[in-house]
Amino acid sequence: LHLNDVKFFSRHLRARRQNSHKGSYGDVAVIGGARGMSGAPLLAARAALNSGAGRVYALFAEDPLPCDSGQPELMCRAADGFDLNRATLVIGPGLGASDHATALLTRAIACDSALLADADALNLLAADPGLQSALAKRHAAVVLTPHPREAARLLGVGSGAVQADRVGAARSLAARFQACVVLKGSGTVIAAPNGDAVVNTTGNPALATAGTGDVLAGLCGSLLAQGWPQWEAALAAVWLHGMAADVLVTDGAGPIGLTASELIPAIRVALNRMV
Ligand code: NPW
Ligand code: AMP
Ligand code: MG
Repeated sequence: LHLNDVKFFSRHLRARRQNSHKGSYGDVAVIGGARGMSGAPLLAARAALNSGAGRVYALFAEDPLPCDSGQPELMCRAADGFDLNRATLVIGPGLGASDHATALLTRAIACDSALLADADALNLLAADPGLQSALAKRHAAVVLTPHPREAARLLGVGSGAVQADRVGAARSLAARFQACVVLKGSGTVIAAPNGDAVVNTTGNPALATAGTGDVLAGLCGSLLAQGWPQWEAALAAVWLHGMAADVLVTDGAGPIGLTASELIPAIRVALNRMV
C-alpha cells in the first residue's frame, strides 16, 4: 500500500454531514474482558470511539465489571443480556478461554452483525470445528486479525511455517473462512477470500508492545460500523494503525516505549487528515 491509496480509502471517508447524529455513525460492541484482561477490550473500545463510531459498548464476560474513567463515553456492561444484533461486533481481546467465552463467541457468530474476531476468539475457534464451520457459513462481513501464533493455531502448524509463507497462510485462512484475513506482524498481509492479498508498508517495531493489536481490532470494527466494506475497512485500518506509529516515532515518542494508548489519538489525527 502506498500513500496514493489514500484516494482509494477516501471514497469511504466522507466528511460528516451537517445534520448527522451519533446514530449515523454506527454502534460497536467489543466483547472481551476475562478477569485480569479488561485492558484489552477497553483499548479496542477506545480505539473504536476515537475513530468515529457513534456509540461504543465494552461488554465483559466476567465480573467485576470495570468502568473506564479515562473514557467515560464508553458503555461498559455485562455481555450476557446484550442484543448482539444491534452493533458491529469486535470479539476476542482479553476474552479468555472459559466455557462462557465459548458461549459468547457462538452467539456472536450466529447473529447477523458484521464481526471482527481477534485474539482469544481466534484461539477458541482453532479448538472448535463446529464454530469454524458456522463462521464459514456466515452471511454478514467477517474480518479475522490473527498474529502469527494465532494464525498457526488456526492452521494447525507451527508459527515458523506461517512466517515462512505469510501470504500463503493469510490466503489459506481467507479461503477457508470466506473472510477478510489480516495476518499481523512486520509487513502485515491483508487477504480476501478471492485470493487478493496486499502487504502493508506502514508501521514499525514501536508496535511490538502489549495492546497494539487490540487497538487495531477496535479501529477496524469502527470502520465496519461506519459502513465500510470489509476489504477496505481492513486495508485502511492496517494502513492507519501503522501510519500513526510512524508519525509518533518521527515525533520522538518511539520506537522505545510507545504505548498502545498513545496510538489512539495519533490514529484519530491520521484519519481526519485523510478526509
Ligand atoms: P513466539 O514467542 O514467537 O513463539 P499469545 P497474546 C507470537 C490479551 N491482551 N511476529 C509470539 O510467539 C489479548 O487480547 C491483554 C511473530 C508471542 O509470544 C489476548 O486475549 C492485554 N510472532 C491475550 O492477552 C494486553 C508473534 O505470539 C505469541 C508476533 C493473549 O494474547 C496484551 C503471543 O501470543 C494482550 O493484547 C509477531 N508479530 N506477535 C491487556 N492489557 O489486557 C505475536 N507472536 O500466546 O496468543 O498471547 O497475543 O499476548
Ligand atoms: P498483537 O500481537 O495482537 O498485540 O498485535 C500487534 C500489532 O502490532 C499488530 O498490528 C502488528 O502488525 C504490529 N506489530 C508488531 N510488531 C511489529 C513490527 N516489528 N513491525 C510492524 N508492526 C508490528
Ligand atoms: Mg492481540
